[in-house]
Amino acid sequence: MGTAYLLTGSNLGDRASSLQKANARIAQSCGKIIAFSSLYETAPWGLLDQPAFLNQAIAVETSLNPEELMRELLEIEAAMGRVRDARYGPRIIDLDILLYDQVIMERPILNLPHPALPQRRFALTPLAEIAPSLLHPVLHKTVQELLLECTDDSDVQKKLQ
Ligand code: PH2
Ligand code: MG
Ligand code: MG
Repeated sequence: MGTAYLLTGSNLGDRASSLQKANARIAQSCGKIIAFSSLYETAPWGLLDQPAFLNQAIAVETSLNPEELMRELLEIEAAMGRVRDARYGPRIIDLDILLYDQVIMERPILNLPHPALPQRRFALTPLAEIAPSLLHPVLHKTVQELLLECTDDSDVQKKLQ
């Protein structure tokens, strides 16, 4: 069994409903979701001329290994109608693995920890809500420390729910 920390995101259509549907599918085919962050309204990062995102971090207890988990997440994205278009561009659902236990790997399908995590406030903020003390296995810093050091100044707002 492993614990995977995922970031879910959407910036097209009914964003909250897409995140909820993705969570239901993840619970069905990947494992038990043991923690959910709040939903965050986040300014688009990378490609600025697109709608704002909703992002959420979740922790999943899974018997799938990292590659199996990534394949399953890609299937869920496809089943939910995700079309792969512009890099960093708009999408109805995006399911990324940020961390998987203390696994470090570099493969075409998946890099762990997610290489851009320290540069992305939209990922660190929800992750710090559910796992502030989690260690980054390469940088040897906690998620809370990474967030305090993060120089990304794009807007991230917790949604009242
Ligand atoms: N995902 C991206 C590109 N930019 N910006 C925000 N705010 N949230 C995202 O999830 C996001 C993004 C590529 O996956
Ligand atoms: Mg992404
Ligand atoms: Mg992705």
